[in-house]
Amino acid sequence: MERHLSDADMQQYQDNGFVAGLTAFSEEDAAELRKQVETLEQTHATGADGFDLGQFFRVNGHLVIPLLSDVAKTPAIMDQVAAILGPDLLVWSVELFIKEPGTQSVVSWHQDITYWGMGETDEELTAWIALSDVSVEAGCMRFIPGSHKNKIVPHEDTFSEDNLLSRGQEIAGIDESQAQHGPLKPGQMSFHHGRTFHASSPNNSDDRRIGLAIRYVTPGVHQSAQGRDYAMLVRGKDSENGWIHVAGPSRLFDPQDLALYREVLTHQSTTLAAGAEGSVDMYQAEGAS
Ligand SMILES: O=C(O)CCC(=O)C(=O)O
Repeated sequence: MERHLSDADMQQYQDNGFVAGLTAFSEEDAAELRKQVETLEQTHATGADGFDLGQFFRVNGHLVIPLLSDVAKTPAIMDQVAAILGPDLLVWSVELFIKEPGTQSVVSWHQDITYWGMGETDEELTAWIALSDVSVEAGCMRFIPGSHKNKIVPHEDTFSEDNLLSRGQEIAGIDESQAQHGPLKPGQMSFHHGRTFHASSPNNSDDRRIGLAIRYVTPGVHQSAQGRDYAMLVRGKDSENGWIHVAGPSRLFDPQDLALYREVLTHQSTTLAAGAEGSVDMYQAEGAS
């Protein structure tokens, strides 16, 4: 089914740097996706090629797990993303943000694009899809309206254990009274701009909080840090030659895809770790040390 972003939703994104309550999937389809994610957790927890499944879920899973690359190609999602970014779309990353019930996992206030080496582009957005009931109690995202109009602001590395971000990076001095929650029902999604200040609290509900974040970019985004980076063309064309194209996996944990996974990880780690005083894992899975 074709989905359009309403004028009001578009305006909300342009003015505030985020919009929530969009539809990506029916509740039934979201339940089916959740089942597939949880089946993988049961059958492939140990992952492949020396990485556990948590690593693939948190970093670039779309390179080796067909389920994740397929979700990123969902027409109903891309139609709405295209309303903002235009007809030519690439996927830079797909990540799962899972918070188990009653745990202390948080995401500190940050701007996504700070360490991605893409400069301060407006041509990137995250579609964040709820596969469970992502209520305020469950630790949905909260956003500072209009904060995307800032440039990239200073972040401090905290390397906090409960932080799902790679370096526990944090923007100091946020006025929490300005924050707006973005609760989502299963199958709903939010969009946020790469410079929007956002964060999330622990999951105090009695169910898992499962979100799937897809980072879409356009051919016009350029990797300033290392020349070119890897992305999967999912709609339209890329005539700018600024990205190294990846096709997406043909089957789960194919050896060639796993080799590419390592290549991309090595390439991106350098960008992500730039300027950090501690060592930086690409991202922290819940429960990871
Ligand atoms: O899942 C969360 O709570 C935060 C996700 C996030 O920071 C992001 O998708 O950029």
